[in-house]
Amino acid sequence: MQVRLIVSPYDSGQKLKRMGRGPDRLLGEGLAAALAADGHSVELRRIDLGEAFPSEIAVGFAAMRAVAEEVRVARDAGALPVVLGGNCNTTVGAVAGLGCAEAGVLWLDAHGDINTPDTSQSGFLDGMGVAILTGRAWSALAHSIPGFAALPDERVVLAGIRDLDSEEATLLADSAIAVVEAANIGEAGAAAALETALAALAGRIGSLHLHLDLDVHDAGVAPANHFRPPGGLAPDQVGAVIDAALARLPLGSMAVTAYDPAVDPAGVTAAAAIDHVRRAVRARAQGGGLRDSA
Ligand SMILES: [Mn+2]
Repeated sequence: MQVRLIVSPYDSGQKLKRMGRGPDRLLGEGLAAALAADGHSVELRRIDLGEAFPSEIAVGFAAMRAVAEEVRVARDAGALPVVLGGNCNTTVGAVAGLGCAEAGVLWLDAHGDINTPDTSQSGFLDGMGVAILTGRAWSALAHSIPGFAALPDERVVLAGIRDLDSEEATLLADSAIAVVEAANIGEAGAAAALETALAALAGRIGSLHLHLDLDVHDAGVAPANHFRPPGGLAPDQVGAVIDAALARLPLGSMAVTAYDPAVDPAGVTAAAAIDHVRRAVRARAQGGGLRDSA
C-alpha cells in the first residue's frame, strides 16, 4: 500500500506549538518506519503556510485548504492519505479532499466538536470541526476549501464522546448525527455498540474518513492533550472500534489529531497512535470494507 503522511503542524493558528508538535512526535517515535516495516511504501509531505501574522481563524482555514489539496493529490496518485494534524479541523480539509459527494466520517473524540460561533464559550475554533463539516458554521470560509460541500448529518458518526457542552448536546439531539458514547463502548464492546451506526453508514457512503482525536483515550492510560475529561477508552478499545469500522467500510483517508507530546513524556499515547494507524492501513491494504461498498 502506498501511504502518504501529510503533516499539518498547526494548533489554533500557531505553527509547531502545543498540539502542533504532535505530528513530529509521532514521526520521531517511528510511525513512518513502522509502516515501512509492514511492507507499505511511505511518502511524507509537510504543510507550511508561511503565515506572517497568524490569526486563529484565518490560519485554521488556510491549513484546511492546504490539507484538502494534499489529500486530493495523494488520492489522485493512488496513495492512502494519513494526515497528522495539530487540530481536529484538519478533518474538514481531509474530507473535502477525499470527496464530499460520497464520503462519510467516523469521528473518534472525547468531545462533540459541534460548537458554533453562537454557542462556543471558549472561542476555540477547534471545538467547531463537526459544525463546520456539516454546514452549521463558518459557511463562507468552509466553501473556500477546495472540494468542500456540507456533509449530511447522516454520513457522520461520533464515537467515544464523553464531554459535551449543554448547547452541543441540544444540537446533537436535534441532529441526525449518530452518537456512540464512550460508556456504550465500555459496556457493550466496540462491535456491538457501533453496529447500528456502522450499518447505516455502510449504506450511505462510498468511502470513510477515519478521524482519530487522540483524546478519545482514557487520559489516565494514554494522555493526549490538556483537555482531559474523565473516562475514555483504553487503546485496545480504540483498536476494536477501528477494526469494527474497517471490517465493513472502505478507508479513504485518516487523520490523527490533537496530540500534545508534552503530556505524554513516556510515549504511551504515541505508541497507541502508531498502532492504530498500522491497524487502519493494514485493513485498507487487505481490502477491508470494500465488499460492502457500492
Ligand atoms: Mn476533537
